[in-house]
Order: sequence, then structure tokens, then C-alpha cells
Amino acid sequence: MEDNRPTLGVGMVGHAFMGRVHSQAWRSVGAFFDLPVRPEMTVLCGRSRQRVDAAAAEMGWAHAETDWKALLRRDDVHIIDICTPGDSHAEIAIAALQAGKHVLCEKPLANTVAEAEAMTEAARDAAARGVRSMVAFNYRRVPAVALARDLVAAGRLGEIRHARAQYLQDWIVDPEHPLVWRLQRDKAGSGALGDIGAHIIDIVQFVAGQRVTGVSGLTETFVKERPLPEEDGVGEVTVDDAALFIGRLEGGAMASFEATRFAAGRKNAMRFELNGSLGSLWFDFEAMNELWFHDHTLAAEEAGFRRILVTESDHPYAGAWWPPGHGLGYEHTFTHEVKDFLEAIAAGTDPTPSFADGLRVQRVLDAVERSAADEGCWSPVEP
Ligand code: 4PW
Repeated sequence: MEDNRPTLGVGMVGHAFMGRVHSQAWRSVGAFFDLPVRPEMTVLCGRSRQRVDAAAAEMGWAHAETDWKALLRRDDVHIIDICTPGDSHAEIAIAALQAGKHVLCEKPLANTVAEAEAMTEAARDAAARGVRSMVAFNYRRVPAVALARDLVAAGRLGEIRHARAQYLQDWIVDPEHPLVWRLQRDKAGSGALGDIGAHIIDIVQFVAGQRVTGVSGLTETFVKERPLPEEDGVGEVTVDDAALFIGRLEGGAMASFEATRFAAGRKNAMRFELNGSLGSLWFDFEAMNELWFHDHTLAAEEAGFRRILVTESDHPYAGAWWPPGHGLGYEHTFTHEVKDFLEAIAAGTDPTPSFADGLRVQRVLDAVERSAADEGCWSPVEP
């Protein structure tokens, strides 16, 4: 049968970890979701000709380029997917939006509030011309997280009193782990705070449906020097290894956040718990197909945390995949992300999380850093 759907060519910049997982999403989205448009993996961009050619062939991209600006000049590229370190997000995203390309940008949106503001302004101008943008907070698209948000929005938790969020990893506990870009402030903006703390800030704001209005925080760098990745010698670690902060949500709830790469034994434990007047919710990404719900309106004898296996066909996103109980993984969250992005482009609506949502997270990150630099002093977050 003839396929009359419009084709949207994708140009992706960066092909390391995030580039690989985004490639998997672009490759599989059309096979599992009934889309109004047809995405095409048109061109992959990377700095080294040899490496980008190999990556494009391996991951299914039709062409390869070494200069991201070349992507903006191509008529067969309609979407720019930014999978580079934070120091290049603003420049690429703003130029792409001005060139009329839709933009999907990895998180955190930028390395500074000023960059995030400029990007948000560019996104607003572009939206007026029908050009869409989205920041890639992929964990919003875990079915269990989307269900948690639905339960809160339906009032099942009542008034939220507590939000407790953690993102725990352990990949740099070894002091011999090299000084990769994620440990360099000029490239990454910050350390655990921006890389994984950004996720839990976004998740709490998304699930609770409320902004963080102020914070008090501490940051720490446990290992101050590490071996250089491609040469002899050591270099200074210029970002935090861990960040711990408390905050207030706009509805009055008390919130706590912990982001660390030093939680030995925890690999990707992105967790949150919300406690409300009518019930509680608990999630841990290391068991990402489960959501724990306590309904406090039930009689005490039968109440208690209950595990919901979020794999039913009526659960968010789950029906497109396998029969109940067969579970999804990390990569599916990115497939859901590009699916929602493509649908919004086709419908002419603004996808979420928007660059403005990314800016909101950036302001919280900035407030935590200011507080940590001032011995934990209370730091309001600009609305
Ligand atoms: O976005 C996050 C990353 O930058 C991820 O989901 C996990 O933590 C994996 O790498 C880092």
C-alpha cells in the first residue's frame, strides 16, 4: 500500500552513549507506533570522519557529516537531534531553530541559565513559525512514571506534603576512573547535579505538577584529580561528585533531592516517593516496570503499599509493545520520547518537556550551586 505520510528527515549530532540510544529510538519508533509522519535517519554528525562513518553504518544512518552546520543547510533534514555535551547545546539549538529545523535537545538543556534563557527565547520565536522544540528528559516516558503523574493529576494522592527523590550511581567510585568530559565543568556545566540531579528535579516537578520554589544545598567532590583519558598524567575534577539539597514546592510540600555518582552498588537508581493527604507513590528505575501505590483512604487493615506492574495495554505507552508482564527497558523511554515529539510536530502543537521546562530545571540547578557556595544558605528559584 502506498505510504502518503510526510517524511521527516532527522540529523543527529553526536554518536556516543546518548547518540546510540537515540539512534535505537529513531530506528524502532515506526515499527511499534502508528505515526502520522515517517521519520528517516538521514544524517549523523560527529567530529572525526572515520568514527562518524563507522557509527553511521553501524547504527543505520544514511549519510555522515563532520560539521553540524552542514545539517542545517540540507533540505532533507527537518529535525536536529542534539546528543552532544552541554557546552554546544545552545549554539546548535539556536542556529537550528533559526534555520527552521525542529529541535530535540539532550538534558540538561544548557550549561548555564543564560544559555537556557537564550534557547527558550529562540524556541518561543520558532514556535510562532511552527518550528517545535523539546528537551530530552526521557524518564518522563517510563510508563510507571507517566502513570504516577496520572494518579497525582487525578487527585489520588490528595494534597502533596513530601517529595523525596534520589538519583544514585556508582560509576566513578574508583579514583582511577579517567577524567572524562562529564567530570569537566567547561564541557558538562556541573557534575552529578546537572547530569542526574536535573532528572529528579524534572521528575518531581512533572509528577507533582508543581515547581520547586527554593532550595538549600551541599555539593562535594570526593576525588579531586583523576587520570587524563588520552595522555599521561592527572587533571583536576572541576565538577561535583554528589549534590544533596532540600527544597520547597509551590504547593507547600517539603522536598529532598540527592544526586550522586558515589553510591557504591547503586547503578541507575532514579527513585522518588511522594506522600500526600490521601496516599503515597514510590518508584525506583532499577525496577522500572513497577510503581508502588498506597491508598490511604482504604481501611487500615487492608491498606499498604501495593505493587502495580505497569505493563498492561491500558498503561501509558505499554500497549504498543509486548503482552502484559513482559517489561520494557531504558531504551524504550527514548522511543516514547521521539514518538511524542513526532506526533506533536505533525499535530502542530508544542511538545513537552519544552525548553521553558528545561530552563525551569536549569534555574533550580543554579540555585543549588549558589546555595552550596554560600554554606547552604536558602536560595530562591526565580519563577
Ligand atoms: O541522562 C543520564 C546520563 O547523562 C542517564 O539517563 C544516566 O545517567 C545514564 O548516563 C547518565
